[in-house]
Amino acid sequence: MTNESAHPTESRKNREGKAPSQSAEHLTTSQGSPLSDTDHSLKVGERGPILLQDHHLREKIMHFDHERIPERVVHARGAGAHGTFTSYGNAGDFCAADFLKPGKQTEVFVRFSTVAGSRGSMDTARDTRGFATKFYTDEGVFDLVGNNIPVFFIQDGMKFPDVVHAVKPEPDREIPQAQSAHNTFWDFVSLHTPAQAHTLWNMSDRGIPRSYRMMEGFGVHTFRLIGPEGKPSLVKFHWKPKLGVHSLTWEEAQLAGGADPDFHRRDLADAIEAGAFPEWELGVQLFEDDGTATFQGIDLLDPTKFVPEGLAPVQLIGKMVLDRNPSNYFAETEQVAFHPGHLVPGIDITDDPLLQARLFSYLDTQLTRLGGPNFSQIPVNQPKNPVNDMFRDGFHQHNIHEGVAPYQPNSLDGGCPFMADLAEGQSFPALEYPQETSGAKKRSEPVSFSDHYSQARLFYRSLSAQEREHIKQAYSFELGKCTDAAIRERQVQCLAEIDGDLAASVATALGLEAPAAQLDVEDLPTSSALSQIGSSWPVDGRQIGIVVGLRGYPQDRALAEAISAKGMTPLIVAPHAGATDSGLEIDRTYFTTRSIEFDALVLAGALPPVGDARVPLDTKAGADVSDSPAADPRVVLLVQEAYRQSKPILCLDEASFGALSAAGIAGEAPGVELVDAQALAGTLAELVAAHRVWGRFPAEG
Ligand code: HDD
Repeated sequence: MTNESAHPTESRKNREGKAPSQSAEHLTTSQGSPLSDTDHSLKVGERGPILLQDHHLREKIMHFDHERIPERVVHARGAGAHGTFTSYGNAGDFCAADFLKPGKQTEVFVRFSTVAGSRGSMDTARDTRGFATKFYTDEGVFDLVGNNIPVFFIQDGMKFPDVVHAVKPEPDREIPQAQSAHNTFWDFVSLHTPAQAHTLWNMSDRGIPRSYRMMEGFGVHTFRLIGPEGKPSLVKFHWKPKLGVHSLTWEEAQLAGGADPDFHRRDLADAIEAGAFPEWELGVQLFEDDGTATFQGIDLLDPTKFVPEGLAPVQLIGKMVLDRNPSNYFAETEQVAFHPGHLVPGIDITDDPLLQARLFSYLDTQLTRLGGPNFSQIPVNQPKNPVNDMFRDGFHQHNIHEGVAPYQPNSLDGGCPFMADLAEGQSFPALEYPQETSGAKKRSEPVSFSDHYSQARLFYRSLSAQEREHIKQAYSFELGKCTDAAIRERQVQCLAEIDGDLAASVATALGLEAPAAQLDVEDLPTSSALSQIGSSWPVDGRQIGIVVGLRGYPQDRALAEAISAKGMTPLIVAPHAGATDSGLEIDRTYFTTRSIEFDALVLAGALPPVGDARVPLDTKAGADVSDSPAADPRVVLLVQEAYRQSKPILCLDEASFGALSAAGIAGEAPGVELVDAQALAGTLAELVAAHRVWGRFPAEG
């Protein structure tokens, strides 16, 4: 018997201190029969052979053999969390949905994801992020299945397999994983130019979010809301993060991909566990439903277009707080099944041809992924209100239905279930707005879908110089990985339709002639809401690395407490694991950390010299970097990277400057400050609230 099976059940608690799910007194077979040995198969004698009659062995291996299910064909890699949505109660005039009534609270489950990578791929790939929310309302489940980017690559669901085949790893060798930096992606988007706007957003900092907690969410399509008297209006949904919209740099994203592929998943779970609950406000842009589905020249049915907030302000109608991590990744985050057609009375779809195709795809895909038609009975997918659907049987049926007449009309079950009554003042079922439609049946697209560049240009021109520089670098990197010269040239021609300077800069990086500017589009007014720079934001859950020497820093406990009191998370980084002299637990060692873990660094006093026998070096390389006492190459690297990523670096005394000078950093650089211990937490909070020391980044070059 192993030690583990000798433990009393009560001693095993999960991370939230709850009892384990399998809390029977002893191990059993799946039929509940007691087992006293799960270490040895049933054999003839001590050395075998094994007997076929060993049911426990066969059952255990059979179940294990079938533990994996097909991963999602897109959005395979994700992270989820539970929470609550609270309505502000100000949507009643334009939406009859019950969950938007004043003060109403509704449970939610959210799954964030990358699109292209497979289930085990890195979190920080340059990609769009999924932002899917399941509202368990009293009137059934409402799914808002959106992204962190308000526009999409294609205008018709018919093209979805094409764009996905292009971005996925190339089929001959199945590389590269979770990346758009390869021939087939750029081949497609440079030929199918409706994709140019979404691609530009992906090449911007939005394609590499700092955290799921720091992303906007968008419903992308235009939906239709139905007011209490049946009055329709058109709407675009937005999620606005309390912490603001922030991004990684490309270098950070690549570092994290290797050093911590679970970077975003860990960040979300850690923040929730630490009580820094992520929050978003739900907002709507409302448009009159006058039959044109057009607003100020923007076709609201074209999912490659967004409506700038300056033209239609976002009205906030409720708040979502995520406060509980899933207990079991597979049961919840993997098995959750979203669908843009999961709607509640008061919210309806429109004729957006991308949305209409999605209505087929999501039901269809779950049949394969979740193994049959009863996936709505899986706990995370179950509505919290009673279900009475008359559906019967099928794989994995969990309900034991009563009665003999699962059909309508019937007399044998007393005519049940009855039809729902129309709400007061309602002349049609609230889930089916009686929209007029007519027209010839044909495969075609409207003229209003033909402008592929004006909004891409608007987005680019709305960004700061630093953000535009990042975009130039992103295209230069991605197209630099594209080995087909004709594709590179074609894409640079597309950039010339967005901005001449952008095209010229990327052309130079690729060794091409700058194309002649080809601007066919008018300059739309820019939108300040699109830039991430220039405000300050709450610092909840931001990670601060306090780099200490062998014994810690005399005031390390007080410092950590002051940082925590500001809502940030201090992490002590020391040469070895264990505790500092003041008894403070050491969170990371020089060996186990990298700069990407921190939003700012505090250098606390003199750091140990290289070659100190008590400081294990993972590599001899760099041991001769300097004789300076602060020249441990891992600390030098940490400081250099933090500096390059424009993170604040605060020094607590002159001795801390040793690490700076070994890293080749001048003490008077922006965001590098000598502070006294009393002022440290306040100064940190101010600097981190701006996300980065933006002045340290070179602007456009
Ligand atoms: Fe999709 C998953 C978002 C267009 C077909 N999609 C999926 C997920 C998100 C989105 C967030 C992951 C849900 C989860 O976490 O389980 N998809 C979008 C957005 C789109 C979009 C915002 C455009 C505005 N999708 C789209 C089209 C099609 C699909 C046009 C097909 C015609 N999407 C799927 C899918 C997935 C999916 C194949 C894979 C797994 C799943 O549905 O459950 O059905």
